[in-house]
Amino acid sequence: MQTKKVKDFPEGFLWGASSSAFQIEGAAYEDGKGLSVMDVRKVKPTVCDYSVASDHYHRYKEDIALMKEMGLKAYRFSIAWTRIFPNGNGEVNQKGIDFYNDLINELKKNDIEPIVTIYHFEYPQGLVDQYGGWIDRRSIDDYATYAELLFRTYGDRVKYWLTINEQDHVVHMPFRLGLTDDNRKEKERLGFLANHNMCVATAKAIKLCHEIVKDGKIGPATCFEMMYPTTNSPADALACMDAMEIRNYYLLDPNILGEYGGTFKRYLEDRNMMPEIHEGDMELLKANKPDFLAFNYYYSESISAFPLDDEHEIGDIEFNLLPSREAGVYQVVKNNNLEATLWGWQIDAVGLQLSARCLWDRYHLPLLITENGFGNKEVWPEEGILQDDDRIEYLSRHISNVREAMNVGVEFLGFCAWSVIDIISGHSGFSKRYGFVYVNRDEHDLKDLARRKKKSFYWYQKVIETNGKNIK
Ligand code: BGP
Repeated sequence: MQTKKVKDFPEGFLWGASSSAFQIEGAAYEDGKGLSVMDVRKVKPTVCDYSVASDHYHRYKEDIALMKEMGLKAYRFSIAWTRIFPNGNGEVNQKGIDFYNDLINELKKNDIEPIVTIYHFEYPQGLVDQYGGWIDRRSIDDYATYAELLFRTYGDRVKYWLTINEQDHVVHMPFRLGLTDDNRKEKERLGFLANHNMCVATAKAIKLCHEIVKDGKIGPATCFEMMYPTTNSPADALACMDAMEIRNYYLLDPNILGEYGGTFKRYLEDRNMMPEIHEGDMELLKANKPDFLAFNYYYSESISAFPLDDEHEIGDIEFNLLPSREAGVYQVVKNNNLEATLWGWQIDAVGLQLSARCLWDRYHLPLLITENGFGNKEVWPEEGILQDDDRIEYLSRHISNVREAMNVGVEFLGFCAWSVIDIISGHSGFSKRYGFVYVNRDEHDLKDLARRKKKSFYWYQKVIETNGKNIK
């Protein structure tokens, strides 16, 4: 609604930016680091691998100096599990421990709050080889042991912790689980088994964090796709509600409410995909709630009904990386009201406000935006600096919708843009850039990896300096 008064961003709002270890660090085979599922992933020849990335491992001081100059209050990054435990469990790698100690100390020295993701996609290949990874219950304790070590080592300085990044994208992208089975339906079943184990592991980490880290706060970092019924037909509205349950809330309900929702339970049971729930699991989940809910938001989706017919039966599902249509449940269609990025991600700033309001209404936890940003193909110009006005426009409109959500009572801890500097995209290598700082390399030509400030760097600096007052 339009209101007479719009609230200002509160003092202490965490203006930040984000990255993840495999996308920014490089040094993939250095200083004792073990292999993760991302290191062994086969990438298309046109796309770079993760071995050098943005070379942050060697240039983190220079990068933190840029963060300081931009005025960042917070930096959200992830720890590479395989730098700490090269095999995922067992022996600890001191050089890995030292690297993150140095990184965290450098941030603290520059008055930048570290927000640490414990695990962001790069699952240790060692655990997949030992017992199959997340689909085995042993994964729960290995994750908890790893998290405990992080809390004991860095918990004196790190007060904001994120348990698992985008669990949904792990569940539905089998390579992130290390699954190689050809049968897609079987991979879905195993994905939901892994999901349950990740939920239990999350609850254990929350418990440990609360026991070990003085004044520590911890929560999951989920992805959230706001969904709209394509038409005002009740069938589309129903499909949309089901899709929200099955795609968005299914893993937050166990994590936050300590229970599986009715729609999701029926969905799993119909498909013989219900994971075995061990005695004590749900009690553990119920007793260990997160302190906040972090979420990543990039786009919304338009949803239509997809009724069963002679050609489709329950369980027929199609993917466009994530599920895109499922017989008897829903299908994603193009929203003609919205523009899209070069990769077809529909740009919808109001969708961020709606997401925040949905999450707040359902869970009543303070929210932290851990990713939001504009991916684009970019080439540094021969003269002047890169004028990334599209990114500025995208972020302005999204931040403005954070303020609108706050205006009607939603609590936010902060906003972290994706990404702090150019880093490797999840699927499109270095051809899809998100950063405030240009990193001078191409897909396969590493050039000099020099850092260059884009126009958006100065714009975000101003946003932070004015505590968001310069946002329309
Ligand atoms: C999220 C991931 C990030 C990042 C981002 C952008 O899903 O948490 O790691 O990659 O999406 O996605 P992409 O790089 O594919 O454009």
